[in-house]
Amino acid sequence: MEKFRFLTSGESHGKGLTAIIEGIPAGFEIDINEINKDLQRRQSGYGRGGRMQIEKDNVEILSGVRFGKTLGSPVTLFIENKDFKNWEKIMSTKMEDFTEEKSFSKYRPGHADFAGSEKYNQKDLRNILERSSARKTAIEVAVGAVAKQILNKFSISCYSEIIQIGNCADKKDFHSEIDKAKEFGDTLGGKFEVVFSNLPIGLGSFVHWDRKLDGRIAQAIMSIPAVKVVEIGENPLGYKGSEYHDQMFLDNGKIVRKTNHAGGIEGGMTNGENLVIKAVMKPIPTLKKPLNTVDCIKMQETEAHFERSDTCAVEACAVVAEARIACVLANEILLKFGGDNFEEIIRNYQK
Ligand code: EPS
Repeated sequence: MEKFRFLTSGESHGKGLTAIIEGIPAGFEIDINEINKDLQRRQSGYGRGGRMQIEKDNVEILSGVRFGKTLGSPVTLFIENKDFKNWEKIMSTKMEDFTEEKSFSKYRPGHADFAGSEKYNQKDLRNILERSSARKTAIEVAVGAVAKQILNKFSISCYSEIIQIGNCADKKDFHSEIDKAKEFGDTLGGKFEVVFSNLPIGLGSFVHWDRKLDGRIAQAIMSIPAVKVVEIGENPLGYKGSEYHDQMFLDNGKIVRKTNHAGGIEGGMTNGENLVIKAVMKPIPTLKKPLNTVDCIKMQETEAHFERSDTCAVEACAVVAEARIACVLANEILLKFGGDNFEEIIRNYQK
């Protein structure tokens, strides 16, 4: 069941990125500054490459809002790619502009190049790189920032933090770890945590596989480029049942827990505790010191394609994950307290 849904479009070096969001009730005030703050957080992590000096992500609202408030119609968001001015010919939509400049045929192991080129029958791997690029997470963060604003109306808030970069779990050494990897032409992944608090009990459901909130969150996080692991709450491996499950106590007639190993979800539903999600991002597969690969045109072994990229994007990934989870939660809130205008939803919530 979808109430808050969206589609995005846009290539990494194309004109820009667009999202159409459907399901935002009428009469909701969208704060553009709040969206731009999250866009800047996504851009500012340590370990990004030269592209971040070019882009200054700012969102524009193209439809669905009048005088600051939503109309109930689809809301369109747009972010310009400032780098497009350097790629206009290469990324042209017109047949007559055809050029082989910046085309490449040497697969990057770990990227979408190989399977994507087989699937879409492309020999210029740029036709795969452009959309499989993590650039598109900018517009996803913008959509998530709108979802966060909906959640804020219900006093639901979130934060994220980095747990590990490469092999290093000591915050004070993260930057030097990234510097070392950069020096060797290598890249690093890492682990981060996202926490949402003050969620009402009963978002999601156990009645069908596709309504379980943990399943929906796992899908939303796993679809962020390079994410390979999602954990909800504490990893249960090795715990006994008596140690793992969060016992219940009464405090002045209120049910309380002293632990939150479940990470705020039991039976596919929120249980009123903090929602705690951890995820692991793999190292970025575009390497300055390239891996062995095959050239898809010459069908010869060679070194993988390299072009300007990031050394580490785990900080950005954590901001993207906040956005993704916010969209899943906003959908659940709108389903549970549904209405066509925001006043109606708040009334349903307060009942
Ligand atoms: C990316 C490669 C780099 C990143 C980009 C994602 O871009 P470029 O090849 O233009 O240097 O900077 O990320 C962004 C542009 C962004 O906004 O996050 C990739 O191949 O996935």
